Amino acid sequence: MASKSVLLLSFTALALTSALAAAKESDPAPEMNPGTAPPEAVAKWQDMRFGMFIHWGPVSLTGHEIGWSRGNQTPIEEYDNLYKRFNPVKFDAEAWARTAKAAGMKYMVLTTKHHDGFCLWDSAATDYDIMATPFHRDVVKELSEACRKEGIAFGTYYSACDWHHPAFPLGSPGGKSKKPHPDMKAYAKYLQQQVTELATKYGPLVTMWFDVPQAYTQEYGIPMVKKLRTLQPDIIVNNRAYSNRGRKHGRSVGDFDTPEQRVGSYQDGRPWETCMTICRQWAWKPNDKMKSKEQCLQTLVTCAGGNGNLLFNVGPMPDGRIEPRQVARLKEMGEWLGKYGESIYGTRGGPVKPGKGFATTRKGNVVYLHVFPSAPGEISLPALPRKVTGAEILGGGGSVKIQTGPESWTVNLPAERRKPIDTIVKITLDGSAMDLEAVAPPTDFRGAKASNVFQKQTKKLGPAMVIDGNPATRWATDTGTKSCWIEVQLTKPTAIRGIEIDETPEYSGRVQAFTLKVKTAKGAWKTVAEGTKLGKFRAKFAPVKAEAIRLDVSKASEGPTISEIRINK
Ligand code: H79
Repeated sequence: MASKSVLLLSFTALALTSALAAAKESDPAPEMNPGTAPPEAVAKWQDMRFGMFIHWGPVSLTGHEIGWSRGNQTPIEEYDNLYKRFNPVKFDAEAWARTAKAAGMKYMVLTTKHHDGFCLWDSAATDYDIMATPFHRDVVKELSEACRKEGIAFGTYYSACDWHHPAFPLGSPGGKSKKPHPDMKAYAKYLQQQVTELATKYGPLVTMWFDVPQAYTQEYGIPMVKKLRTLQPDIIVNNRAYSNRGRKHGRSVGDFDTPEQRVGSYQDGRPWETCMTICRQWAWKPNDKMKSKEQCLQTLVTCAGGNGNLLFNVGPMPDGRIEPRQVARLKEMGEWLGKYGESIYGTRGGPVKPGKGFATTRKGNVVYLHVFPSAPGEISLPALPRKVTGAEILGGGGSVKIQTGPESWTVNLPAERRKPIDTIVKITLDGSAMDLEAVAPPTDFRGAKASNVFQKQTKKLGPAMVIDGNPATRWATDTGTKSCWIEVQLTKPTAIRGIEIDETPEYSGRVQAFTLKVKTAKGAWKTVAEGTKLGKFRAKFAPVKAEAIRLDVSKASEGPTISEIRINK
């Protein structure tokens, strides 16, 4: 909600005088308003939905993480001399641009300078750049030109934090050391000179993707972003340009949010872009674990369903090539997008927020319902205030019947009609889908309560964590808890034929005796299972109409911890 009000404020800033807007944001002076990108430019960038992130530099010679390995896996002295051996003779900018294009990506963002300070372009501000390597070719220039040729929008990543530069106050490892002679003024001047070079020599740039504004504060950052916007009026700036000491937002607001290594939540008040790696590391790592085709595409679809972009990262090898297996995976994504791209490009997320195994996107009068194999056979959606005029499986597969009740719509998609990654039902409405307010998917549960919560940390470790659909969150009990209970209420009386309980893997085995009960529609508690071991517990029983579920633990070795409770209907 806070971010929404900031967006409103940004629009206000366009309409009113900047002085008034600035006063509202409690800035010290009107000249301290960094401005925003034009809404049309932001919309154009949102329409693209899918971009390539590239993390590259001399660090690829070690196979360790860019920036972070300096002073960790690699001694600083050694790290800072890697550039002398950096000679990626197989680098072919056009091949990278073609790889992005074949993946269905519409834009590219390159790490021109990461936290390690090394610059991939010919910078007049430093000698610690690509021209000092045996390679001696301006990578940013070649790549920006190749992208332009292939119709890929080009953008630059620039780390505001610089553990290498002597004037930047913090150093390696990981920003934990202090430099002997910090001089933020001098560093800010250096940063502004470099950002100006990028914006003037390699533009037009689609985005300037700043990172980790540790120590780089608003008094330097705001004038810098203002200048950048005068040089590139359509540039989209992320929310990491500078830190906002003493203000409501800890860092700059910019044009979009940047969930990292996770899919962002549905948000239509403000654009966002998930950045995520195709393997585990940002920079190249030999034999790094690569995501499956399903994971890659479902990530993209869930981003689009949440109204966000996906900036998908590859870390090219020290010889200049992107790993062939990664190129192949990207091509698979592109082939899928070649068939189903109309349900991603130019869409907005919703009108139903992403739910269990599904997501929706919309364009004009159409809602695209994306159904993953993990979704139930019957998908229940909240009723939309429109009539359905047609529904068919995108890409051939026949029409689909949608039962439209006053409160919910039911889409029946049995297993034999499912595609392995995403079955897309193209639902045509009798009016625009764009002005429908986004609605939450129907949920099985209404609430949860429990006997106790670890150190009363209800927000983080409370009973609601078992019904949030997120296996990474959990309900935890106090240290020393030997008996306890948790109860979850169903949204409405539901016929259930099973209950799944996941004890949190790290603490699995603590529960040593339990009883599982359901509250029937008549209000009586009925025991459906008992046991001495929980772990991943799966109860199956004859269907019973339930309005609540209760787990009673009568014996535990230590405080029980449970990640999820689910029902089978
Ligand atoms: O450039 C990528 C990261 O290096 C950078 N942002 C993306 C786009 C970034 N800088 N700081 N952070 C992310 C937050 C810190 C993450 C960490 Fe870690 C988790 C630091 C240590 C553990 C990531 C994983 C870096 C090393 C291991």
